Amino acid sequence: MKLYDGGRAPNPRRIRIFMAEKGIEVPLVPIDMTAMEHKTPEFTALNPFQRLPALELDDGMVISESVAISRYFEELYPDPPLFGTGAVGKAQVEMWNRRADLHLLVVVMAAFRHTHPAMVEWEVPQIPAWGEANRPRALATMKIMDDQLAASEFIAGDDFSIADITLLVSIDFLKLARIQMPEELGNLRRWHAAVSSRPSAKA
Ligand SMILES: N[C@@H](CCC(=O)N[C@@H](CS)C(=O)NCC(=O)O)C(=O)O
Repeated sequence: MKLYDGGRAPNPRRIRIFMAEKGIEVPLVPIDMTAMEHKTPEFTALNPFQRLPALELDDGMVISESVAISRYFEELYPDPPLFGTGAVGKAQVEMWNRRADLHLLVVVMAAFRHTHPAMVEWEVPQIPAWGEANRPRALATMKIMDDQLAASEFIAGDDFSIADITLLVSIDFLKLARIQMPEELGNLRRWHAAVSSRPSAKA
């Protein structure tokens, strides 16, 4: 098994954090995205969407999409559970992970990719107005996350889960998108300090 990795980019980092939480070690194959290595014919044959991360199994099968890769690892290594436990717990994790993914990570990425000059060749067509439109959407999601964290230690309840990983990489990507976490979101700040201090956050 080997993991095609994309360095500082948020989606590859989701998998490295997930693996660190479970103590999984898989050889990494670094793909230099700034050199557009993810657009080569060789990598395109592995993932026609030309996106990272991608996990290649020993029989040559390739799994891309960070949640799909995470689910694969969860099946192989169930402890600690990162997709929740029990019917309600699993549904809560799914709900908050999708919310973090679709309402924050995708939104922050759009704010960055549609406004940053370095992203002109990546986001075609680059539409700066769309990037700007996503900034208030990110702020609105953060407020909802802050409200949720007033009542629970982690975003989907009492236990750390994949939803916290998705939220963490999204929050850490705010800086590149030039979005600030509002001072008044004390619950989100408390949560961010706590999850950032976990050893896995260094992954
Ligand atoms: N939904 C995918 C998103 C993967 C993705 O967009 N990865 C980015 C890096 S964070 C990428 O490979 N971008 C390359 C590009 O846009 O050309 C996942 O969850 O893995």
